[in-house]
Formats: sequence, structure tokens, C-alpha cells
Amino acid sequence: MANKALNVTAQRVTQRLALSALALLLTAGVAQAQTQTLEVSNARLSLLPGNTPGAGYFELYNTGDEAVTLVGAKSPAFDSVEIHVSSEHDGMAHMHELTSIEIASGERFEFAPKGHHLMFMRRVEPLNIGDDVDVVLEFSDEQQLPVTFNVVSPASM
Ligand SMILES: [Cu+2]
Repeated sequence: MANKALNVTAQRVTQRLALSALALLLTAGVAQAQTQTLEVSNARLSLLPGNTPGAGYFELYNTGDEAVTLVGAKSPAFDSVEIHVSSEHDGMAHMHELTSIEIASGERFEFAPKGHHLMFMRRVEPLNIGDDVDVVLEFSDEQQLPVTFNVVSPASM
């Protein structure tokens, strides 16, 4: 009797382990699939002299079957990074912060001068033209996409 009870317990533990292993495999599979559905190109960071904010431009191509939502970005080289969009009213340039941008399946979303951009606030250390800056793009499904931005002069825009 006691032996049988032990066997049942052992079996349950085995099942639980198998389920955990399966869950891990599924999670890893999903994470990998998501990373492969986003392509970033032409990532550049336009930097003015002094400690003014830098503007990040790039193209984000969603090759996946589902929409993705960009909710933020971070970089060890800056205190904070915001998503901004520029607009013009009565000949005056303005910009404001966005909390998210949805990129549809198959869409190539361009962050470009006079439009959407990442605003890099407060440099942690000096940066020069030609430097590489590590940035992580953050999505609503908790996906984190590392991107290297190349520091360029605003004159090259
Ligand atoms: Cu801005």
C-alpha cells in the first residue's frame, strides 16, 4: 500500500517536471520567434554639441504576423530615452512625448527628422561623432530588442 502511494507521488512529480520543461521550451521558442520578426536598420543618433538631447532615427520593420507595440527605450549612455513625435503649427516646430507606437504586421515604420524619433536625455558620458551607442527597444510583450546607434552630426541628416 505504502509503496503504491509513493509511486503515485513520484509519477506526479515526473509529470510536473515534464510540464515545466515543456513550458520552458515553449517560452524559449516564442522569445526566439519574436526577436526574428523585427528588423532595425539605419539606426543613427544625431548629436548637437553640449549637453542638449540627442535625436535617434531608424527604421523598424515588423516582418511578423502580429502587430508589435514599442513602449520605450533605454541606453546606458543616457539618463532617459523618450519616444517623441514632431509636428508643425503656424510655422513653429513642436514635439511631444508618445507612450507607445503600434507597428502593424508587415509595416516598415520610419523614425526620421521632422517625424517620430527617440529623444536621448542627459548624457551620462561624453560622446563623439562616430561612436556607437547601445540602445534597447522595449515592447509591450516585454520583448527587448538591442540596437546599436551610430553617433552622427546633425549636418549629415
Ligand atoms: Cu524630441
